[in-house]
Amino acid sequence: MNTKNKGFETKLVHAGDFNDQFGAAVPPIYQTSTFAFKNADHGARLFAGKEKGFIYTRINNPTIEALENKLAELENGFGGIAFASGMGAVSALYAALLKQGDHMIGSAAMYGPSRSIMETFFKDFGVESTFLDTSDLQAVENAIQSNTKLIYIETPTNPTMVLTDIEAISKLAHQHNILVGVDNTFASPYLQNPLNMGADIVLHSLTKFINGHADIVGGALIAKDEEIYKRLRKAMTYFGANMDPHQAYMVIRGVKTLSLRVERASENAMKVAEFLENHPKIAWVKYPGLESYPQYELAKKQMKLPGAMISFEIKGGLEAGKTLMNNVKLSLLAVSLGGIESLIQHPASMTHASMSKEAREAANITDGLVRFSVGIENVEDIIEDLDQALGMI
Ligand code: LCS
Repeated sequence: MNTKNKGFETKLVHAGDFNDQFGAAVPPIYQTSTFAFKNADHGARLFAGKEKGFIYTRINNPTIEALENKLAELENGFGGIAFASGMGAVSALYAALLKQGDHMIGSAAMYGPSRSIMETFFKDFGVESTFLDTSDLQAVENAIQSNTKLIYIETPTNPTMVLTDIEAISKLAHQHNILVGVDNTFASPYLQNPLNMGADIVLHSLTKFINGHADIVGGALIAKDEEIYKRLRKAMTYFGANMDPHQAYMVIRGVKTLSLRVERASENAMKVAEFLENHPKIAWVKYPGLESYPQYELAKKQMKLPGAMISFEIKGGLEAGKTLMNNVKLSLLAVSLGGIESLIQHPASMTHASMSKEAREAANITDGLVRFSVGIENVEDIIEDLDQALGMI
């Protein structure tokens, strides 16, 4: 079915489906590494790109392509590329768009390894980078150099929940012929579509909201146009962080309920954030749905709902935070996010431990910051659990 002009929820369910020979209701798992050519000329035509068809699963595969087409429609892009992990997508993005002597600007707070890989491996390959608070447009403009090729932002940032105005930053970047990549993992395509706001590339860790069930790892890039798409796809096929067909099937299955899951998780998160904000043992809460949130207006403009992610600090800092994390019974003490289950973790010693202490401090990733990914359990149970654990402090 052609879903191009249909609503988002219809795209979630049907976009990317192909006409299976047996009429299967869902894209079957083509668990094969290679595809037989009809004859030698057919193989040559496929390799030359003169005819569409499947060659080898690192290059393309019907199940993976069904997912890629769905993601491209969800983000309103020219094309999607699926990866074995979100980090596979991050590495391919950097490798495709940056070469020795180039410079990039990134959000100071972002998923730790997305920044660390730039400041270690890519630095060693001769790529320069500046990480700063990308919510400050003037600071971004001041950091632009003649060799700046990419501005790469996370909004909201992991784990500090800072937003960057995607429309404004895209306008600024394009005045300087710089491409804009947005890691949209924290929002998910249900809440925010960066390409509609002027960005050039969207990145997702599919591990999170898109798959939503904490049972696979995966990543994706979605490109605005064909030229960027081809550059990114080449990086995926050469570096080889390709998705597996079974993994693609799982994501196709998971993403169909994205809008329902994110809507409920966001509703729960609002109640959890209000509970935390009013609790005497909490020092501060950052959640885009709270009126106390510094970028409340931007959140309303840019995001459909405030989402499922909350960061907060307990009075008493890290020690008090540890007591909370060690005493929750319903929420899991685990990294990752965006699943149906509530997860709690400590960024400074876990997801952002790969960053230097100085870089963490400069990005406001304090030692006392606790990150909470709100699930779709009964919200009263989530709050009761947090309340009893806070009572142990
Ligand atoms: N981008 C963001 C915003 C992420 O949060 C993550 C993983 C990645 C990219 C990388 O994706 P992956 O390779 O894991 O699929 N974030 C994690 C986190 O906060 N806890 O564990 C993983």
